[in-house]
Amino acid sequence: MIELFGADYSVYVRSVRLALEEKGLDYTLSLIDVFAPEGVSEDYLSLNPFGKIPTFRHGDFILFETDAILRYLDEAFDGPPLQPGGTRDRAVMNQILSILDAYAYRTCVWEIYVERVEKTRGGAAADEVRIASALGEARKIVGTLENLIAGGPFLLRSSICLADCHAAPMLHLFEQAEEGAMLLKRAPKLARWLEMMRARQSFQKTAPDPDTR
Ligand SMILES: N[C@@H](CCC(=O)N[C@@H](CS)C(=O)NCC(=O)O)C(=O)O
Repeated sequence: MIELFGADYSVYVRSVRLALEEKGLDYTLSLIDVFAPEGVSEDYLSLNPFGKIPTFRHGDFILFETDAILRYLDEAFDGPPLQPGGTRDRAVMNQILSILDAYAYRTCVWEIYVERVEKTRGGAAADEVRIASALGEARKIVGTLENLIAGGPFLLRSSICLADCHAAPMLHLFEQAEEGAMLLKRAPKLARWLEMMRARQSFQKTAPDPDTR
């Protein structure tokens, strides 16, 4: 009944998969490789004209844009709620989702992780200038999230929410770059939170296949 289009290597797809697992929902993942040399098909563009992943299908209802998908699946299905009840907590959750989309994906994933880890794994040299110029923004992102964590263990206190599902895949990759690891060492609450998220069954079940990309 729930079909997700995307690839397991994508941090955005993994956010939605984490939320699906945390809700205890069954779904299928239909492979769309946005980085394939031939690009995405016209069929896929008819579902998502921006050609990004993920896209979500529930019966005849099609939805793209991860934050919209996350909120829909929390509201449309039973299972543990993934949005806090309090107005201010929900506002902070939405603030974190926006920080991740507007700043962290570009800075932590593309400018630091992809440059430092993925490019060099493929034998190319990292663009040191690009990494160095991303560090100020990365420091700001990590510092902001560290300050937002109140009592823990989750970003918004005692229960997991959509912000945890969205942040964990991005910060997990970020930490694999030496710059990310160094910044997270200086943010003990965030580093502890990441360890805890990584230990969850949902995170382990959504690990990308090491043979793909
Ligand atoms: N605004 C989109 C962003 C999703 C996104 O950027 N996904 C990446 C993969 S993690 C993608 O499709 N990249 C392909 C491209 O940029 O061409 C969302 O919230 O779902």
